Amino acid sequence: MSSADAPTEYSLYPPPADAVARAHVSGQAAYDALCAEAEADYAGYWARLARELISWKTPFTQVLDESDAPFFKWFADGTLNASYNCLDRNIERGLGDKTAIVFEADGGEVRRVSYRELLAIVSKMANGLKSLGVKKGDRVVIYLPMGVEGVAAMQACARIGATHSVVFGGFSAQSLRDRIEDTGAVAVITADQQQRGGKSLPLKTIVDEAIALGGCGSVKHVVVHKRTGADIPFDASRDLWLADLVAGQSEVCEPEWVEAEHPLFLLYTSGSTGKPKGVQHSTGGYLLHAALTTKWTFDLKEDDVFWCTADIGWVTGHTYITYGPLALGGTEIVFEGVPTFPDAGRFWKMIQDHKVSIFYTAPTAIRSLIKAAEATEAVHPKNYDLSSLRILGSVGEPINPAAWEWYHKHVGGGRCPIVDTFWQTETGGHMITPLPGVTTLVPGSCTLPFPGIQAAVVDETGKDVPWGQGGILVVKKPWPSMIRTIWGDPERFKKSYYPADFHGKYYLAGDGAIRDPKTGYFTITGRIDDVLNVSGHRMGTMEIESALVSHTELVAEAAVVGRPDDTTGEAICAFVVLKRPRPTGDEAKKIANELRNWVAKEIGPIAKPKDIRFGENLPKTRSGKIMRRLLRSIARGEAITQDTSTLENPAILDQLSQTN
Ligand code: 6R9
Repeated sequence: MSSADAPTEYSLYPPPADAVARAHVSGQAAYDALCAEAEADYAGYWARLARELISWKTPFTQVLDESDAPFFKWFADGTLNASYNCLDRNIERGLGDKTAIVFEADGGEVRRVSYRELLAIVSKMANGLKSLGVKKGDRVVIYLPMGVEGVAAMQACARIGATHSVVFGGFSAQSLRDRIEDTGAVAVITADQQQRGGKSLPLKTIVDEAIALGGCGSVKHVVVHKRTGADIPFDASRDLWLADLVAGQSEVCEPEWVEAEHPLFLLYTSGSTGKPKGVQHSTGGYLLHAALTTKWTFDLKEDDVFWCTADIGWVTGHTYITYGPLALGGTEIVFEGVPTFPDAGRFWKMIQDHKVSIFYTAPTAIRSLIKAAEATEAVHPKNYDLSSLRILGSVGEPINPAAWEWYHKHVGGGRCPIVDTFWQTETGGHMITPLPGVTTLVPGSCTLPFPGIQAAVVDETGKDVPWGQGGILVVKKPWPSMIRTIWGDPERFKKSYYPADFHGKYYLAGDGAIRDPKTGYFTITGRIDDVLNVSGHRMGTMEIESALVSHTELVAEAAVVGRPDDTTGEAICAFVVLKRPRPTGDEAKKIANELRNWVAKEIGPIAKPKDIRFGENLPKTRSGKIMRRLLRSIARGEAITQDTSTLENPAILDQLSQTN
């Protein structure tokens, strides 16, 4: 959303009385009191919550340590175990027989797993990993589909103090290889195949390809979960079946108590340079915010059925599938498939079948389901009983007011507050979000900071800008679940998030924002760096450019920009100079397709450019810099109004404006 789309006329949705009545944080006064508590004693506020929500093996005495800023430490002398907090603790509280996970497979089969059963699965897996020599501090790459095993594998790593790094199943062998190499993982846990939308994807074969690409010498074991039973290549010296690994293992595995700062996981995300960053999260502070935001933002209660539709390959799946809901003893849905299979009514049918009460999804999914419902009456949510719903959530990108209104009316029946949660891989959990029993909602705004989070909009010098004026989104104080560093690259961490030339003290989110002149509500105006948001997935333009130019036979030069797209939010638009004459017509189409497939192979299908335009050159300044702002206008089909006087080769603009 651009600032021009920021809401000027309000549709206001005050919190429904029943939501206020039952909410953990109930009413404006309760919210104000929490903010005031954090204001008066910042460390004391977080310490109180950390004691209330987390079970510590050794209680902490230190809260926030700023001595090595911006490498902040939280609760540093406390010890805990994330898996203990999510499993054993709930069983000790009498929730052993409660359903932890309702798994629904792509084909519709349902499997329920209680807390007691999940603990047994996790413990056996943890013991299995230990038997392979995996120990505290080792990294384990997880390349698994959505399923009980995916969640359990993450929990098993946490149980033994191994740091997991989940790689989304849609990433290519090359991307997987890069992540394995960067983490130095000792083991990879994968499946024979992934099953989504009726199609299977050969995960194990992709792991083999990744390892064959080289640089993965650290990997001693590849553990394979049998998902479909397909015939797959198997190297007995390195590969073993998960079932064989856990057979005969004890269902009891004493948790490894780790320091609060111990890295729970690494998760790679795109930045503004070519190489994805391994975002490192802590155990204590991260788990606190995962549990706290699940409790307050989603108002999760004993009898709720929570469903976050994200994949465990993204941070949303980490915080709001693997950790947050389980830390609170909740019941959650884990879904293997896609929203459009067998038809675009799948989400609505699942909400109906499982009586989902809290539903959390992405604007891109909502927009595509709106289209589908408008085209095919039968998959419209009105055909399903969605009366179990009480809270809806949105994440990953700005939700446009029209999609918000539809979601509110047709999915939420006009009754359910929508929490539009702004946050990032780096923030670990929600940062700016409505609370269902507090906030008057305005479609298109993520409203106000979560209590304790010091979000602000500032100018280039770090000074607050007045409400109503766009600026740079920052967080003024460190918070417990923040990124600790970039794995193996602390300098890049500092440069990316606490750049000295900006204002060394504030966390720089990388997004622009504007606050409403009357309410102070935040609206996110989009990334201010070279990062695109395509269907809620972060993609660095440089990453895609590097992938294109790595096709050395065809591509001489490439520049990638984003343009708005009705369904995916932003679309990837690539301008390419070939090492052969500029193609037109069918030839251009053929080469564009080849390049799309090339990018899918290099990064993954999510990175495929929607538009590819060929030029004999790119618009450059006399000093040779590509003028991306011109390319952005061309990609949007806008007339060029910018100053082109510094342009070396103005004629190129016409050529690039033509679609092939
Ligand atoms: C959780 C997640 C982070 C980027 C972020 C911003 C965009 C996420 C948003 C939102 C507007 C929201 N973003 N939630 N923009 N409103 N509610 O998505 O993490 O994949 O790291 O992406 O997504 O641009 O900077 P991640």
